[in-house]
Amino acid sequence: MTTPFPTRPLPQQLRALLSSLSKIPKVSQRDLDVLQQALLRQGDGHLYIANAGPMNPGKSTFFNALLNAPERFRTADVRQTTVNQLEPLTDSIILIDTPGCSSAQLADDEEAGAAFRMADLITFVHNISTGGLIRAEMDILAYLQSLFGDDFPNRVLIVCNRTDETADEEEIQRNCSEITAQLHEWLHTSLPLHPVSSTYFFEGMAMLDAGNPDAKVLIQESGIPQLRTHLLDLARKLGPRGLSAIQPILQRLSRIRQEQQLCVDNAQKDYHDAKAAILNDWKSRVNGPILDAWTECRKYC
Ligand SMILES: Nc1nc2c(ncn2[C@@H]2O[C@H](COP(=O)(O)OP(=O)(O)OP(=O)(O)O)[C@@H](O)[C@H]2O)c(=O)[nH]1
Ligand SMILES: [Mg+2]
Repeated sequence: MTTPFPTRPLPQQLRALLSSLSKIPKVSQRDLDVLQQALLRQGDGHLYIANAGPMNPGKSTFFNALLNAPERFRTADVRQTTVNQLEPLTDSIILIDTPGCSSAQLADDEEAGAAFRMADLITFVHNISTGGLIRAEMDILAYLQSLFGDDFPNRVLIVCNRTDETADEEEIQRNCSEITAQLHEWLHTSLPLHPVSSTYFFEGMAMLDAGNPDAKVLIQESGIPQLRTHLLDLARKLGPRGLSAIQPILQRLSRIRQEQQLCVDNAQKDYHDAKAAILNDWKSRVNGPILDAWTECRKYC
């Protein structure tokens, strides 16, 4: 089911404010979108969890596992998700399944970007069987870091999906260590990593239905129930981002204001220098000789 984002008109005063900001050359449309979405979210009691990542690591399958509903979001080896889709996880938590991001798919990135901007928590899904993060994944994380500011390490989690496709626990640990080192080197931060297997979870649930006594072991090994509990705890503890969501954008607007102030100061200084130069020129080349001529001529008259 596709549910539209909650929208309601902003009060006239805020619309006028956004319109005046849009006329400032250095304020981008993206800045305005962040601000507008954060303002629209005020008063909405829901908490939104968006998934993020490139195409195909299993973002939709992971959300289906959290919902224990294998076909709630469409999944397949070929690209399935192209628009944001919303589904309730609980009465107060909404999951947003986003399209995979890649620099070659800018239109869809914009679609995913809209979800990132309104999300309170992000589960970034990585295929752990492929090793560490690739550059495109780091670019998405860097964008999330710019959106979340100081909230980034607390509200963005890395879901290391597909542990079933790795050789053993040692490989999972090695790949997780590589990701930790990459985050440290590229983004100067650390994020919590959660190894899971959505496939093990659904296999375990099928075994449970069939009365297989080993089912619970596989479900536990999938890591899904533990991560679901953790996400619910985190959502309860942190709550919606509220006004902290606009903190990074306000800081950016403040930097733009300071830069513009510097331009005004420089223009004022240039103006004073030019005025002084013209005045000096006038004194030495025009005023002085004319006064001298006037005085000398008077002596002869
Ligand atoms: N082995 C294994 N395969 C998985 C797992 N999770 C997802 N897959 C498979 O990975 C493929 C892609 O899954 P999706 O959930 O559609 O991936 P996605 O990231 O949502 O893909 P897009 O929306 O197209 O970007 C499907 O064939 C899934 O069955 C997992 O934990 N283990
Ligand atoms: Mg998908």
